[in-house]
Amino acid sequence: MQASDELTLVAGDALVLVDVQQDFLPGGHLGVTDGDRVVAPLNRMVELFRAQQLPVVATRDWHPLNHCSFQEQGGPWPPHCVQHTHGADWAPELALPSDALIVSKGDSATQEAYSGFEGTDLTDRLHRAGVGRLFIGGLATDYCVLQTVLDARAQGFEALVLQDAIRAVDVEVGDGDRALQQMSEAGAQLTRTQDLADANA
Ligand code: VGL
Ligand code: ZN
Repeated sequence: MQASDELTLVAGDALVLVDVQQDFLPGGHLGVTDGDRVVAPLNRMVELFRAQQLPVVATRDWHPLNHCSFQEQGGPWPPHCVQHTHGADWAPELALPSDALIVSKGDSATQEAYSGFEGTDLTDRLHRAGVGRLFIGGLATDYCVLQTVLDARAQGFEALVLQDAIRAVDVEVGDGDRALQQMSEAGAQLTRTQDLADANA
């Protein structure tokens, strides 16, 4: 539990939805177990941030067909989130606002980018929008959420992880739990969407 005043939304806060895309949902090319279950709590957060006119950022994995992370190129993953294909689309139930800031990453064939900050102008865009604190959820806990949170901290942002609105790939048992630990150690706070909703009701 956290003091609810820490969870009161103020100017300078932003919501970050990490890679809530078809290919990371069950049945997708890199389906995450229960990945679809992040959508409903994230939609409630979108509503909350919209009501306060706070920015919503959505990152997406946006790979070319010959991306270096694909097994055919010697990488660890099956092809996923190929630009302009169904797998790269947002989760169908995601209530993405029309004015969301979209951040595409991993769009160069030779560069992996788990983090929404890697090879993008996200830091500048957040600074220009006066953002200092990020509430982060999405997929997957042990890859793109983890690296986005670590980079957010390295870039000087406060980071709160929406623990019930993330899911892990868990290539090795415990990867998700270890990712949570790493995020905490980097100074991120773990919180829950219900606590955020309650603090701003
Ligand atoms: C991701 C593996 C490969 C992620 C992206 O969004 O967590 N994981 N590409
Ligand atoms: Zn990827």
